[in-house]
Amino acid sequence: MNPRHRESSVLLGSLLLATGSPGAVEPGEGGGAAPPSTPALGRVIPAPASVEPRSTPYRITADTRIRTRGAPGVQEVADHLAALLRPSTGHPLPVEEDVPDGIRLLLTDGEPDLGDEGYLLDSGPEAVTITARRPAGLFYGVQTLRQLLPAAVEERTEQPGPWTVPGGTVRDVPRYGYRGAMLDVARHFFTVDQVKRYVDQLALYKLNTLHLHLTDDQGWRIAVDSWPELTTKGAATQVGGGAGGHYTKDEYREIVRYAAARHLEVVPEIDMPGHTHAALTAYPKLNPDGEAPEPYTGVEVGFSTLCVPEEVTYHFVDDVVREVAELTPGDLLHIGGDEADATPKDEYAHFMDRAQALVTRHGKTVMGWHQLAGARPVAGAVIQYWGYDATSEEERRQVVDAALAGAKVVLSPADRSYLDMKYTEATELGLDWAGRVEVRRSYDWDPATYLDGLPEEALLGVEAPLWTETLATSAELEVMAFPRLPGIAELGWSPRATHDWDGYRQRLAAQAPRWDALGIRYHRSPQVPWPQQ
Ligand code: TNX
Repeated sequence: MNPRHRESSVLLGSLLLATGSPGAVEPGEGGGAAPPSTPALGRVIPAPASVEPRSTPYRITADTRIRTRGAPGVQEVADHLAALLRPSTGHPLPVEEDVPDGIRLLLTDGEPDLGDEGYLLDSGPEAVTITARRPAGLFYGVQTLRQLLPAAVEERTEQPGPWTVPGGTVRDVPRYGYRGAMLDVARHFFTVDQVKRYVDQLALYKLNTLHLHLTDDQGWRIAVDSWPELTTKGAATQVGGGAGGHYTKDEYREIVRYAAARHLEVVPEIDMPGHTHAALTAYPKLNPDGEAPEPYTGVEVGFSTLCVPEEVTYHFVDDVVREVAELTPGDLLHIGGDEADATPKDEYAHFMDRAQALVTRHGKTVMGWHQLAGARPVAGAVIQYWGYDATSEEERRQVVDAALAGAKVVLSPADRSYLDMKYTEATELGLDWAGRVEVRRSYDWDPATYLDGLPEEALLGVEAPLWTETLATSAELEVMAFPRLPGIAELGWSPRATHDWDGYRQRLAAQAPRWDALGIRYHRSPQVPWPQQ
């Protein structure tokens, strides 16, 4: 037996004994009066760090009140919870200060181990109390509470209940600070409402980063005042020749606001110097040959480049980065850098040097796809690894060496975390250049050991990208994201000791009625013991 396996199963064994690990308790068990549809404490995705069930549940009734104490950010979490619970329970659930019982959301100065995102949830006959150091922690506690209620809580019309929360204590802290999902709104454009719908789905699984791939060969999707034709000309189409589209600055601000209200930070990506054909259709002076190409509606990659030697290119990058940075409350600005196959090799590093300097000048931290590691990443740059099993040792080594020199790393292995990969040969949507990725393959790996030699402190977390060459509707996004997205979210949140495919697939199966209630389409993978429909 591999010693590493032995060590982790011993650890898991002791965790099961010590805390009653997620999945260890069957529905209804230990819940006293809880009806069978009530999930057991711990039957949550991502798996909480630790769970101690008790036999005394809490029940939400017509008299339940939600208690806050008016600190900044807490009222918003309380309102979010009330808006979630009121339609399905039919109860008024007033949000009030200082009521002794009910659902209590409390900020504390203590509990330093909870950090900025952790929470404690205690459920008993008198109250459910969620305690955290920051509103983000309360928000994640609310997501756990949500999953502890029957799936019918997600319906938007009144349901019969009862609304029972299993008794006990959950103490929960994320493993990684970066837990992302990327949406490609360039290959197919998605409206603000479609993006919000996806944001809601990410929030349910405690993801904290929405990376928006805003520009590519097929379309430029974000208004830039100083280069207006990027969107008057460069947004006119998409893959397959549809109408395309773009976000005005106000629409984009609305996405940022909506995501922030759910404790997700938006990371905008302007992909350069390749993947820039749409920009070249709008501004031919950025093209090495100075010509205006026709719009592109295909799915090939690697054929476009900004003109690296011309100074106008850096005026362009400066303006775009400045305006996008102004729209970005978060720290990270992603400059792509992948598949610049049409950029001469010696020019690539020069371009990335200058683009990185501009990001830094506009007060943001550089993020880039891992090809940046083969150039000269600036100190503190965040490198997003998207390799897969066939990626060469040399390419991996470059990423590890960059990390040893001070770069940070986010892992998005294409044959694990890419939500656009087909599940099996029979999957109608999606691509398969990195292989086929069924649910188990997507879940069953460890970020901490994935890249040999990567220092632990360099690893910020994980991200699940969703490329949209083949995806044009919310239903199509969902059937690729679900059920793999919750697995990547769990890898980002849950301590390794909770990792267990068998327990996970049970918890995953238990999510299906929730997705049905939310109208989320999903792939009924044969690897998961789904309830009968
Ligand atoms: C590779 S991942 C790309 C994208 C494609 C994706 C499709 C990356 C940095 N580049 O341009 O959309 O594969 O899976």
